[in-house]
Amino acid sequence: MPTALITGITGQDGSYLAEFLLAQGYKVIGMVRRTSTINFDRIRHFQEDVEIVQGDLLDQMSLISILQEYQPSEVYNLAAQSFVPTSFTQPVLTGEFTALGVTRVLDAIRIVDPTIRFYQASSSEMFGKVQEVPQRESTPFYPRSPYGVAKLYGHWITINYRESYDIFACSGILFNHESPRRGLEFVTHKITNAVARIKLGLDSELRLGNLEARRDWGYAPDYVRAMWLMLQQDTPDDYVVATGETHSVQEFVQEAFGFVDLDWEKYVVQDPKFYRPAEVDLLVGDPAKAGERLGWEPSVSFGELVRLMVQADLEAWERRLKQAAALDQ
Ligand code: NAP
Ligand code: G4F
Repeated sequence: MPTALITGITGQDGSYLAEFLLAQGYKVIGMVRRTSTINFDRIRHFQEDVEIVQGDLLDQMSLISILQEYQPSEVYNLAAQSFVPTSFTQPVLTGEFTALGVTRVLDAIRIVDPTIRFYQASSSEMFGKVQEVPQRESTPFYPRSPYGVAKLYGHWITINYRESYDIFACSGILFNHESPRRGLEFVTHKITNAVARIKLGLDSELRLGNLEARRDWGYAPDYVRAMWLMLQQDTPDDYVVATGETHSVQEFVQEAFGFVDLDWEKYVVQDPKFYRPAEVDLLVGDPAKAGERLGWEPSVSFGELVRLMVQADLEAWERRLKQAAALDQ
């Protein structure tokens, strides 16, 4: 039974990756940082099947000790400060977690066991002000946020450790991927959650920032499969993972409100509070290399993604309303 360590197991991707690896027969070790209140919402349903260990990307010794104790053959580094607006207000912290954190994990691997295979969660945010459409592995980078800059450091340090120490290290340049487990501050889940609440009479407006921005949105469970496939190849490499389709935030809004037969223009208010100091206007990836070498392709279309997220939020709010009504009786 192979052993895999996931940093960031409590996040959207970490939870799906853990489920995927368990289904493949792995022993899964999930690293979590210490918090005053435990938040295992995304992993509670399979918590018994994984081993949770405390560690932090800011703490080198914790990373070394975990590798020594559990001896994983694969490490998936998904932990990061992953919200772009927070990277503008907390740029130094973002650099510590999202950039230097990668070096700490790689250095732990170099010291403890350089045969461990390593996956780095890189991001299409590195393309930023895009230099080519669509974006592929060879497209020059031009990050537009402290988050994008930090991820670019993580990408290059991964390549550097591969070339310097012969570590099997891969960088997955993943475009936006969403699901009902997406954090509520990201625009897709913010929209679908608001649509469900408005439909059920719990809210009357949705305040958003830039509606013109375009993203290549896929379904998170598809994307964790690509992470695993990268580590199963004969040689380490870097891959773009995307759908190849781009849609604006406004198109997402229209699709989501349309699904519940509401006119979005009656509810959506544009609020400059949500504009960013520098924006990434357009992302659309070319997943040809992942298709040819990994045999990877997305399984969920844009329309299906929007519908499944709205449906999940509607069901969640209906459940909460029923529970509240039962308590009232
Ligand atoms: P997420 O939901 O925000 O999860 C981030 C995870 O990192 C959480 O488990 C968080 O733990 C953990 N973490 C944060 N700081 C840490 C620290 N100092 N030490 C240990 N753990 C820490 O992110 P996601 O959407 O699953 O994304 C996974 C990774 O892929 C991230 O690196 C993200 O930047 C990258 N990425 C995501 C996308 C996307 O569209 N989702 C696209 C490209 C790349 P807590 O639960 O304690 O907060
Ligand atoms: O959903 P977002 O916050 O995601 P963003 O900035 O594209 O970053 C996500 O994807 C990256 C991959 O490209 C990941 F690396 C990163 O960790 C994260 O998962 O915003 C998407 C777009 C932006 O252009 C933003 O300006 O939506 C626009 N937007 C408009 N109104 C909004 C809002 N974004 C948020 N979060 N909230 C709004 O009210």
